Amino acid sequence: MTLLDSLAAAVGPEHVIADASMRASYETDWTGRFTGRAVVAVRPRDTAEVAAVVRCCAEAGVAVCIQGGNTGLVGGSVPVDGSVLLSLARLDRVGEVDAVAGQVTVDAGVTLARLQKHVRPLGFDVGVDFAARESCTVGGMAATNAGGERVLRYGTMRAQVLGVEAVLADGTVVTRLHGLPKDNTGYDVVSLLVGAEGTLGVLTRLRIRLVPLLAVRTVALVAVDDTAAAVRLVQQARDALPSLEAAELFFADGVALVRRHTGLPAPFADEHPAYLLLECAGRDDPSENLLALLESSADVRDATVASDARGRHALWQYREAHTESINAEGVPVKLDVAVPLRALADCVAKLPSVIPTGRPILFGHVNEGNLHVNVLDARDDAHAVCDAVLRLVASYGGSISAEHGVGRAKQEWLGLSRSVEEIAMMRAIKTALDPRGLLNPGVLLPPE
Ligand code: 2HG
Ligand code: ZN
Repeated sequence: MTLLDSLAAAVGPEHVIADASMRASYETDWTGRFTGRAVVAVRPRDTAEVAAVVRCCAEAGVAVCIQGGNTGLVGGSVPVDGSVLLSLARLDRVGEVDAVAGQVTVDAGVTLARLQKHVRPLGFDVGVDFAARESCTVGGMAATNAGGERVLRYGTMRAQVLGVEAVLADGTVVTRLHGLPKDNTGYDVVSLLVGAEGTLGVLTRLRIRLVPLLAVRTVALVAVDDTAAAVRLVQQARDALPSLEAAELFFADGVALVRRHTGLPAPFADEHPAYLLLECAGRDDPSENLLALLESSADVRDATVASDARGRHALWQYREAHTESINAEGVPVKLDVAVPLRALADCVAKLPSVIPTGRPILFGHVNEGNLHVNVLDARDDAHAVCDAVLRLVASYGGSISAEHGVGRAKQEWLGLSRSVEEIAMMRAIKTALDPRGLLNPGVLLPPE
């Protein structure tokens, strides 16, 4: 039997996509920067079928590249040439909410928006949220340890994933979905698989911690002079506002781009160099304390506040529309870094001077020192741009990937953030679980 025959037997011939034009949407990433040619795209429907697909590939010695919503930004979700593209989009079942524990078990292919819609009517919410919510999948979010806009309050995906079911490189299924918050019985296999970018196993089901739905929300868009002022204001807000949920930073050039792309009006009568978006959420109205903070701060140049859903959405648009507005201008070189918060202002000031070419647009999640560096008109010099930015970040003791992961885009620079000993330890784990390197080859670990 050929590989295609055995895959068709595993998932049904209609879910084995061999035709090049039908495969195309699986083969290029959202930004258009990364692309690869799979021999076939396969769409299993559950863990057993995923295990069967992985076993077929292991027998044939063919690499497996794993894809959720294909919203990844580091080339980790596109296939390498000659691999089998394993799409988890049909693993889309949501379990009943366990209201006693405040948890739910879902398939890896469920989108974040669908999970939110599932749990919110029951008074729960998901701790992680970000702009790609309609397309990104819970499996991909876990595999990349996604962060987003609420890390300040709830942490990254690692803090939300209490259990997983995963298929290992030889087709073995590991199930650990009980979700016990206290469980000291050895290695934390759940946490190991979360953030492993699909290099150690294919996540097929996840046990997700839920947080209370906090329906009373206020968003403030604040104009400030610079990054240092934004950092000062966030520090004060963290102390004064237990309801603080998000603190997002962006700049005049990003707002201009967003306005050009979306047609949004100017947020204030005057243009300002930097903007900070703060969101507070609680059971009681958080707006009084937020307004008091803004009135007392010497760093606020102007501010606008919204508590109704429409108004909040409009203010969030200035921030969340950055990614697609940048892409509308061309394929950017994208980096996603973090520096210690005390160094953030210095890093923002230095970045444009080290970037050898192109038009940098910066924005990010200020409380975590997480900067999204998008460089337009620099595609042909991507390597030099990445090298300059990542070396600057490393000089502050920062991370080359704050939330998008290392993927294929940054594995070459992993040594800037991880010691030789740590990389050797990661390699040993990879070799133990996937000795032939069949799962997501080229992702995360640099070639030896
Ligand atoms: C966000 O924070 C995402 O909106 C995407 O992490 C960032 O487009 C980017 O660079
Ligand atoms: Zn982000």
